Amino acid sequence: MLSHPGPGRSRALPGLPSRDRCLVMGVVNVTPDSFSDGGAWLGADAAIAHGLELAAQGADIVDVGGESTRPGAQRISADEELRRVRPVITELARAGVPVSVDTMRARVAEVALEAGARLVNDVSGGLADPYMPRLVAKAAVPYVVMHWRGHSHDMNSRAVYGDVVREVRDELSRRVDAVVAEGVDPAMIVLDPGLGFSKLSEHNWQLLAALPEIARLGARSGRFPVLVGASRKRFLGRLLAAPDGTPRPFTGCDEATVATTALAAAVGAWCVRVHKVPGNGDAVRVAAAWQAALPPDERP
Ligand code: PMM
Repeated sequence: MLSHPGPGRSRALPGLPSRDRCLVMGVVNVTPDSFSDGGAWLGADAAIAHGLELAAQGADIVDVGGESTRPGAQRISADEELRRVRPVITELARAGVPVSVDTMRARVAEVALEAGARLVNDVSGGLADPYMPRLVAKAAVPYVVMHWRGHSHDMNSRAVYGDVVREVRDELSRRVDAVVAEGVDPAMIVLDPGLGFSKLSEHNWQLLAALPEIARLGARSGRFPVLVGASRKRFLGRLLAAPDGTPRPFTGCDEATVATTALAAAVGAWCVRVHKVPGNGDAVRVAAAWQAALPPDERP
């Protein structure tokens, strides 16, 4: 079941760009209520224009989602989710942009793949919809399996850990076994620690510091490519809080996002999911040059 020799080495996933550096995934949230850009790209035309802009700025992949996963968010119907994402994915794919679909629903993923999406980004790691792993297996596309403990409406109550790194690894490992048992090719799996999903700030920092361990889910599994979604998340705003403790608004967190990108890329992350591309595109190039200058046995 060994799929990848290392998160920093074998990065080629079928249908997706392969670069000698960490990839940059630009985010298009076609939602009224996502944490940092809710409402900005709700209309299809605005979302398409934004996706094209992210690609022009150097995004290697554009991630299109129609359902907000911000803490406390309520679910929308599959029909509404499809109404939001289908035209956007269709047009971006037609323009040649590598598109991923951010969805927990097999039906939405299926339509998105028909519309030209090349990767399924499932923040529930196959837990929200039991049909998702089989759909992904049949479609033979790369699949992001994120660490997730439950839907957004009450996910903060599940942010309870003794040893967050060990528990996230164990839970991800069980998800990998489950989706592989449903037919998903291990070589198609990307892991994601799920920063901010049932995690307090301290949990996010511990997971970031342990990225290489997340990639290595035990000898049997080998190493998997890792996707990191730190962009504009609240733990960055809390880190950068004003002297009176008021968290920095997300609009002031883009430089901190770039810093997490550089650090994640330097330890071998396969891809970072970000709202703003240019600074992060620079950061992954800095990390690649830094890695390339290391002795070969010290490269991630
Ligand atoms: N975070 C959000 C949405 N989708 N997908 C993956 N794979 N990893 C993430 O960390 C992730 C995600 C929530 O962020 P947003 O609503 O601010 O875009």
